[in-house]
Amino acid sequence: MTTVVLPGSFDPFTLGHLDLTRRAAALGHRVIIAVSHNPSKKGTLDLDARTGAIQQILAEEGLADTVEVRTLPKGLLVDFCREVGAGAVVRGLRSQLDLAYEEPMARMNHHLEGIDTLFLLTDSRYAHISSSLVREVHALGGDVSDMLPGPSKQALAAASDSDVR
Ligand code: COD
Repeated sequence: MTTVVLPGSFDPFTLGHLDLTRRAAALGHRVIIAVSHNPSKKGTLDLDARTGAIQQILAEEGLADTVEVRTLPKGLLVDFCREVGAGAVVRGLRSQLDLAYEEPMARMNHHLEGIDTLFLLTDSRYAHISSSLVREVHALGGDVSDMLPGPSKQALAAASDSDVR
């Protein structure tokens, strides 16, 4: 069984992320979801809320035996891959825009440590979903409940409550 790392900020973890996780695990990989601090993104959920929600989702989906959640330490993704014995990174592609963003990172990760990136095309049911749009729609009062697994909804609602206080 190959270990692969699925890195991201997952702010919040959406149904698109869940589909990607399921499909990577179904290929027979042990999957490590690596949750990044990602200081360049203005986040809604803190790191503990994101990792906690993902752990709960994996348990509810029966994925906890093959998928684990870790915090991505500050530093290079390829160093983390080496540390956990991962042979590849998994990323999702929703569009050509994603490919343009991903290609230089994938090439750099290969150049640095010989780590390959496996790209999975997003299921068209989820291709319009991004964490940033979910945050925006939610912040403006829209309904995002059919784009998120239950624990992500709860985490987002809890974060909004604490903002109001
Ligand atoms: N359906 C399917 N897949 C999706 C969907 C969807 N609707 N939405 C997003 N995805 C995929 C994304 O394409 C991505 O593959 C994954 O899910 C995670 O998405 P995000 O948006 O949470 O991830 P990012 O882009 O914020 O992650 C950034 C990294 C953590 C990968 C990046 O910051 C990084 O590599 N950091 C480590 C530092 C480093 O090594 N830098 C040098 C890199 S060359």
